[in-house]
Amino acid sequence: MPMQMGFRWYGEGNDSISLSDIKQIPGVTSIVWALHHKQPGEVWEKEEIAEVKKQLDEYGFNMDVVESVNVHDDIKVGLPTRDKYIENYIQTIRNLKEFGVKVICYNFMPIFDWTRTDLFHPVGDGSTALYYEKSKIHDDPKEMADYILNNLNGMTFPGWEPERMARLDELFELYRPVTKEKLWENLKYFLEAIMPVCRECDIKMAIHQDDPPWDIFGLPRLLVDEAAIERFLKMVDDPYNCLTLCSGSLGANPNNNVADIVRKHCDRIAFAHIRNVKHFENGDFSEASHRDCDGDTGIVDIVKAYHDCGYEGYIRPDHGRHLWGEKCRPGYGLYDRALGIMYIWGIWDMLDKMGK
Ligand SMILES: [Mn+2]
Repeated sequence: MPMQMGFRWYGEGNDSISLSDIKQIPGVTSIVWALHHKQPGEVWEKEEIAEVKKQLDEYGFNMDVVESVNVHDDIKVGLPTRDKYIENYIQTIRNLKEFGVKVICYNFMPIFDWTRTDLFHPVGDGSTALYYEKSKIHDDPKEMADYILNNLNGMTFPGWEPERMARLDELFELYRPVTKEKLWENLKYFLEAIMPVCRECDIKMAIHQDDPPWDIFGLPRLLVDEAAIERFLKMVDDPYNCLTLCSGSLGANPNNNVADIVRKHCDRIAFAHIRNVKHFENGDFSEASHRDCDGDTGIVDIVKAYHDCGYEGYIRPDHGRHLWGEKCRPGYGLYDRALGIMYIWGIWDMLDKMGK
């Protein structure tokens, strides 16, 4: 069995891209989905999941991988109320199992999800891409949050819930006592509480790395490099404690060699995000097309590493550029991600033909 190709979709009425569009991209079998109206900590109800399943069934897509089952801040901060939210998470896992879900992609980033300073930065060829300007990020976090919320083309983004962003002062206060070590402890507490249920339900928890992979606004970030990944996997050494290995998140730090991490930890990678990043000397970076030479992430090496390891897990193109005037959710247009899929298949099929 080859790797299983997925495509992230934000749901009916919540995405400019339709399932029939996605059906026309070669080799896509999984829709990476979520219930986007859910706040972190809420139980995902069976009726709601069944609604999505019905839509995917119509096109023969599976719902094996779910992304953004977001972890409530009380769990990350380690408040006494966390146990209630862990119970909710467990109930969500049980509900997802009923529909054959195999992998849950989540993250443990404090307050902010992925962070960029420009969502539509000119690449130089007429397209635009997400961009990170290092010097801008020392500024007011509220300003950045407002910028992102106001530039989502009226669409929502998990991790950027307006309800949470309206409480930024309160959230920063809440996280004040949370050191990096404390955050590690809280992650361990969460995982140890849910692992038995994951085993029972045969669902892998696959953590996404922090994006970008360094502390921002004084908030600690954990999953930033190979050492941290090793610590994470050893901390809860369970085959159901896995990674969503994101080449773009890790690749934002040029010292990270993603292909090496794939080779070392392939058995614990349940889900692969493929994204290319181009670095500038001043520390800024831009997202790039999937083509190897358009960025510095080493896309060919990474895909080859997966192929060499006999990877049979799920994979998807991560962010793409915005092409041909497309109006879409930043990073999640149709065209560049479809091109990315064809690039990944191109490498994969060639390696198959060559017999490794
Ligand atoms: Mn990613």
